[in-house]
Amino acid sequence: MTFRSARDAAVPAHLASADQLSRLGFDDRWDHAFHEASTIHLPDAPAFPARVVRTDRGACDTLSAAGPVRATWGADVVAAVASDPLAVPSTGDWVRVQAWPDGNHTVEAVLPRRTAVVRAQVGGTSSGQVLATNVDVVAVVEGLYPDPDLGRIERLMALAWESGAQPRLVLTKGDLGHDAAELAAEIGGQVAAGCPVDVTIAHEGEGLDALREVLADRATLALLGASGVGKSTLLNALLGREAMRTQALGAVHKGRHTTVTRELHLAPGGGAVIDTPGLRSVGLQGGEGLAEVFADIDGLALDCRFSDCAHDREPGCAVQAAIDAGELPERRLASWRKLQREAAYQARRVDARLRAAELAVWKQRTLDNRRAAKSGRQKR
Ligand SMILES: Nc1nc2c(ncn2[C@@H]2O[C@H](COP(=O)(O)OP(=O)(O)OP(=O)(O)O)[C@@H](O)[C@H]2O)c(=O)[nH]1
Ligand SMILES: [Mg+2]
Repeated sequence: MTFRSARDAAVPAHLASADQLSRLGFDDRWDHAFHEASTIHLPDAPAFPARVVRTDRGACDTLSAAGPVRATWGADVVAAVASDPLAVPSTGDWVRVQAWPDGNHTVEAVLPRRTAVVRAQVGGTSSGQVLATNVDVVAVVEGLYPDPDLGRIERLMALAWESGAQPRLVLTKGDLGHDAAELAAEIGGQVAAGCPVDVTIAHEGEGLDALREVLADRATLALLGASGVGKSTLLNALLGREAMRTQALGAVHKGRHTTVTRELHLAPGGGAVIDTPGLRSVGLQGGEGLAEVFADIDGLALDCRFSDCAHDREPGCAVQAAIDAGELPERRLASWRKLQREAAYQARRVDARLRAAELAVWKQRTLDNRRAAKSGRQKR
């Protein structure tokens, strides 16, 4: 795909196909948001909606009704980013683009995001990084073979839940072992309970139907996972073309990072797929996602004798009892502890007072909901 330079206004963007926008996920709500964001109307400078495909410093490639358009940040965007780094136009954003008489294009506003995948910077001082926005479904991608990393799946599933999108687990490389279905069921049950699980063999087109259905609804699917798990291979299989370069066939090298930019691709029948570079470190912004991913531990904790049980050596601990009975893997409690600690640290760091209070309210609400659900079940 070639992007028109900022100076090339060969196609009047505002006159072109509305279907292109709708295939990208543009709907009445976005249309409304676009008009809300249109504060100035210049007769010689038409504005139009576009979706951000990829960004680099101070500029981005977008897809509009007329096709690809490259635009630089307008003054309002520069000002917004100065006060909130997360406001930077990001892959997946719907933006208002202004076409200027000299052929340049600028991004004048980022339309309010419906969802956002944001990772906290581990050990860093910045406020985090937006990985993808306006995502409907986050696919956490992990290789089923040779050694799926369950802790990594849990961490990414929490990130996916926090984004506001619908998480699902995609286990790739189903062809490299004999017990793929069994292994996937075991992994899914443990770390992605309640979420759909796909087992894929990308080059054979196997296991892709459910993901294709997601795209057929003109939804946006984001692929998150470590380097080498097969995200770009999956993207190419879904798109039916070599949209992104992948690691050499059969390569099992880790950390090669073949994909280096976050990029949105329009699927042939509509819908969009966002491919991302392999994630090395993923910090969690808050504890909301963890409550979803570790619902089993939170559920067991309701039966602990002490309401502030740390599930360590306290008498009457239902979590330790479940471990002793072989019902809960010890690894999972360790993972939960680690991520809870991290989320709590992050909460203090980002905004000591506000984030901690939010976390407490959320935890209490989750606990109350579970208690209510449980007492409902016991009454029945
Ligand atoms: N056998 C087998 N190999 C696969 C499958 N999916 C991906 N691969 C291989 O896994 C390797 C890594 O695939 P990529 O798609 O480049 O991985 P990625 O997740 O995009 O990696 P980064 O871009 O570095 O983040 C390649 O050699 C692929 O051919 C699969 O279903 N089966
Ligand atoms: Mg890749």
